[in-house]
Amino acid sequence: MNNKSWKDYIVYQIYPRSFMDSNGDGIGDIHGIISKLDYVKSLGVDIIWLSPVYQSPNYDNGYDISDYEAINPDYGTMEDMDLLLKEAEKRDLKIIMDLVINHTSSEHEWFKKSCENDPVYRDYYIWKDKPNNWTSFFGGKAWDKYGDQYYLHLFAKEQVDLNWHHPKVMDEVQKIMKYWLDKGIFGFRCDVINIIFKSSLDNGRKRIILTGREHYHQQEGMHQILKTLRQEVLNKYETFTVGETVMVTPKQANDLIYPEKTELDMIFSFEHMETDQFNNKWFRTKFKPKKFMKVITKWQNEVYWNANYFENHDQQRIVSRFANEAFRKYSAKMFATLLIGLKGTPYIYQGQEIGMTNGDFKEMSEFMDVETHNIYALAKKLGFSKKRRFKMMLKSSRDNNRTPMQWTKDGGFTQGTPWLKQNSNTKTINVEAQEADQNSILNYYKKMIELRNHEETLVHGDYQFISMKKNVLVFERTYAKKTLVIVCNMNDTDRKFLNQHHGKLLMTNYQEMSNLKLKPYEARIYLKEI
Ligand code: ISL
Ligand code: CA
Repeated sequence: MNNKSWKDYIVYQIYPRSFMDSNGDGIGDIHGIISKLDYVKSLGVDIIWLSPVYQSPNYDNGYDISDYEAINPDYGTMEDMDLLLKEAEKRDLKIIMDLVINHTSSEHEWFKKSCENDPVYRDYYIWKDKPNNWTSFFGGKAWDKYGDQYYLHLFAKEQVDLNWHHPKVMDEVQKIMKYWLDKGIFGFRCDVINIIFKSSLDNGRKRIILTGREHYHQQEGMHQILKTLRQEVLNKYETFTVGETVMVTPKQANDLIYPEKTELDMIFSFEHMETDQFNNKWFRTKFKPKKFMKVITKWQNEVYWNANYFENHDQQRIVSRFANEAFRKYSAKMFATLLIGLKGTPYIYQGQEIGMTNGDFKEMSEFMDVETHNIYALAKKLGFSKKRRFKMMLKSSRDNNRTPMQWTKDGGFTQGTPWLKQNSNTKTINVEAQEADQNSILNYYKKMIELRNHEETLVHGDYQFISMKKNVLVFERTYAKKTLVIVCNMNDTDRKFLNQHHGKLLMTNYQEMSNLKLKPYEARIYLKEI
């Protein structure tokens, strides 16, 4: 497909800190990314979503920005960033960046001046004489004191919520967006975009998590902000936008993305990622394929256009989380078939394409994530035993997905000591080995991506759920005169399977196949022409 339109694109997410280090300080950087652009291109993807590289004190790995028009020296300079844009363009790769506008770092000039009571900046943030009862995403109170007032932070106390009632905030954000779009970036992944507008600062109804959320979640004011950003900025460029929206329903998703080009292009939802938890992500339950697919089917059926993902920098590795690790080689490919087989834009997170596993952390000091440590402390207060708490972190810590990218059997990420422990299984799970192996997970991803790039049915075809019996999923995608039948065995055991889909076999993750059964995590795609 030449002349691609936005629905054709496939996105690859790079978490810069963990992707590739070029100077041996143990931290991934922009030159590292440039050195791996040919690799990214070889996957067949179109867009790189670059997690934050802006100047930041890094309390939350860049999601706490202290200057939106400067680069974090850990990652390089603005010249390096310009070079990255140029090198990406040469390869016909587009780059979208994170737009974090719910909060800034507490070290941002605006906040410093706000703290000094500067009349221009005081109201950029949300101040109150007395805190209300709201709680934060990372556990504990959502207010901290500075001087004689309290400021709101829905995440860490170093991430201060902006006051979107103040017109100057809108002006500043428009200026930032234009700055980057003029540089040639293709759009934004808008961080926690559906909580930016606080309708009131009244006490919230008491809840186990996020007391207060009815005052800021999915408010009409947010739609107004997005419409303004669309008209004043985005529509003046060719752009691609995806919003991260927490606790969102299909109806709310449609309100954000339809009609096209009025607010966002698509949104990341969480409902499917919450099917293996009880109340919140620290209480993980067994993965239930049926429950998972019920949610996915609902979103496929009800939402105009989905942003499909199973991993990102906040989640855990699917081969560890949703499958039996012993069958990693097969489950990774089965999930690739599902992800790219669904209707919507596929998002692949670095390392997912080689089937990286959760980290092999042995003690708390090996974790670096602010949320992990905050929740660990909170769980202690709540009386959970040390062993139990550590187990919770092992399962649900975001650091599971942030371990350094596994390039070679020795790691290949850095010449120095990585900022976060490298998984020791890089000996067997790495890019180099998989590039050389025809049947690797990596080569399977490439084939699936190529299939989507050439088969319109995968882009435009309707989604039709056929069946889910004994955790064997069958669904179809139909467009014009073609139907693709996608079969996924989501079990770690064999399943009986009568092949009634007398079509041509397009994809499979096993070399030998039976007409009577499916092997563990076996996946197939058949093509039927009518
Ligand atoms: O991972 C989570 C906590 O368990 C999510 O609730 C996450 O905090 C939420 O999806 C918002 O994530 C985004 O904004 C955060 C940042 O820490 C995440 O990395 C980012 O993806 C604050 O900017
Ligand atoms: Ca570095």
